[in-house]
Amino acid sequence: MNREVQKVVTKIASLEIQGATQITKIVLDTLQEEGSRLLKKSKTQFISSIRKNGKSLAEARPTEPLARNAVQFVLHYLESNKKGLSTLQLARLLKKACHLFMVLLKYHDGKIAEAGAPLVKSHMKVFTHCHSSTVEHIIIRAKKKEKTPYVFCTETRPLYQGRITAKKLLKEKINVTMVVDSAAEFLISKTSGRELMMDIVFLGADSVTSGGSVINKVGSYGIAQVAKHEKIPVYVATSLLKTDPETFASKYVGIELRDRKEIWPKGPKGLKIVNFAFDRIPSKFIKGIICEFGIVKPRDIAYLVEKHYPWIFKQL
Ligand code: RUB
Repeated sequence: MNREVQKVVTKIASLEIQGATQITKIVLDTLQEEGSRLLKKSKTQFISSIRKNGKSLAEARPTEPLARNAVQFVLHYLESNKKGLSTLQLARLLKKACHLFMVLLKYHDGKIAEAGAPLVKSHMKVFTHCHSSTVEHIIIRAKKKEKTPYVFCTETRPLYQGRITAKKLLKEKINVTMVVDSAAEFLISKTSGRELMMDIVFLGADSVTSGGSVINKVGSYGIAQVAKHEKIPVYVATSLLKTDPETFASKYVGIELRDRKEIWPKGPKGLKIVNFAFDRIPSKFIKGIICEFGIVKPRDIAYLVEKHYPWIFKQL
């Protein structure tokens, strides 16, 4: 693997760059830069190097199908249009493919914000977890439409991504309250009192499965479960380009396990620590998935993905 690519892989793996969308943007930027370093190579070497580096970048976090699908899109575009081109022209084509995918992501983000913002009514208490740029954009859009949302977010241990959410929303002059992760379920439950009743839960997604369940930051499962129990609607905000093609063939979804040191850097010897990055929200807890096609039901995912994104099923 090229040294520059290795640096980016490390940044993604260490969460210096976090969130599925942000990771994918950096993967595409890095691939474009890699393309401009390969101009002296043959066409076959060019494509094989882009494939190899793309794979390493996409696999820097194990549960990030958006990055994987972005690389697949780029390779598919190169393979379908490479005939008769020089290496220099291939490098230009690579730039175009990366640019197209980024435009698509931006377009989806806009569509999701547009579909999600009307769910936020005036003075609603909105609960969210971790940091999802997609959820953040829905809330900001609602605020711009004068809805004055009151946002409650978790701190998101062990790496505190909730602080990113809090800072970004405060910057937009949105009212934000933070709770520790272990307070989330109690806060959402009716037992926390009328003043603290949440009206709606928005969660992001790292991975969407063909059956409509969603993988997101660990803690999402419990939040969605209690919200369902309390009849508070749970919406997941995500582009369906985050769908994991492997879930069409197998129900098993691997969840990223991270270093124990994130939880307790100098913990006692002999203590076992399991550090899940994500968990899985069963489809039965999800009221709707806010995506580029509007607000859809979890059961619609397989059909929509097969219809609109057949290229994601190709081998990387
Ligand atoms: C981030 C996380 C986010 C999704 C969606 O986890 O769970 O909700 O990635 O983000 P981590 P976005 O911090 O471990 O990457 O909506 O920005 O794609």
